[in-house]
Amino acid sequence: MQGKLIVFEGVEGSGKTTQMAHTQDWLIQSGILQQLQQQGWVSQLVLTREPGGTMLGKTLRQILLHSSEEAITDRTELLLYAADRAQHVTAFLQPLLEEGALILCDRYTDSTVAYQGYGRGLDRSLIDQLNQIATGGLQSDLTLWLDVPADVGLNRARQRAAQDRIEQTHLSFHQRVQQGFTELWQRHPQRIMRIDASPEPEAIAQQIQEILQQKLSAWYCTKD
Ligand code: Z5A
Repeated sequence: MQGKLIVFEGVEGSGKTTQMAHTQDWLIQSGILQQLQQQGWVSQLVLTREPGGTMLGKTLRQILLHSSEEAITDRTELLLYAADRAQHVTAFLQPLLEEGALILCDRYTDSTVAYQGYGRGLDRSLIDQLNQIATGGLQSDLTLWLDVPADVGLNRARQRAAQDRIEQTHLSFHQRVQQGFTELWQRHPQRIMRIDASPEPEAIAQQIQEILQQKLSAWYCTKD
């Protein structure tokens, strides 16, 4: 049994956390998860995130988002995200996928391209190489890109709580990140599906459910 990796991507405040919770509730309450488990196609549903999906990752997340002792250089930041990913893939994602888990993951390789590549301006071929090293070639089966203008997402995130190190970065940085996600979606239309993340959460959840219903049918030969 081989599991599936579904990634949620987007700028700050695009609603990834909210929509992962909606997706989990829908999979459980609709009976879809139970059906997939009874058929032996899915072992379990797992929610995770980057950075911070492992014990080591939690420490790296704390450094990446909240460290203030000294400025983290752009290349150091890139390597810390890569280290978090290498640990996450090898110690967490791969074993779960091998046992057949359906995994919902908040951010993955496209975030590094968008933030460290487009946002920070680091060399994209270096980022591709590092992503390859960190993942061992593991790609998402589906990436849901929650597309919302950078300023709308930032306003949502800023209303919520204290800002972390990256949220404090200037709006133009987040606009470059948004441009990065847009170009990634244009380059990988099979893997990345665009979701209009501007409306109310329920309308966004509806779009996601429609896509997932099609994907789950294709992957597991289920009837809608
Ligand atoms: N990062 C990187 O640079 N490179 C990498 O390789 C990786 C990550 C993997 C992770 O921080 C940071 O690491 C992130 C990128 C960088 N940059 N920052 N900062 P994080 O995990 O803490 O932050 P995040 O991923 O950006 O999550 P977030 O700010 O929590 O946003 P979200 O999960 O997409 O949104 P949310 O929590 O669901 O919603 C945010 C608020 O908006 C909340 O109050 C909701 O109630 C509200 N909301 C949600 N949906 C709506 C709608 N539809 N309408 C109105 N309001 C809404």
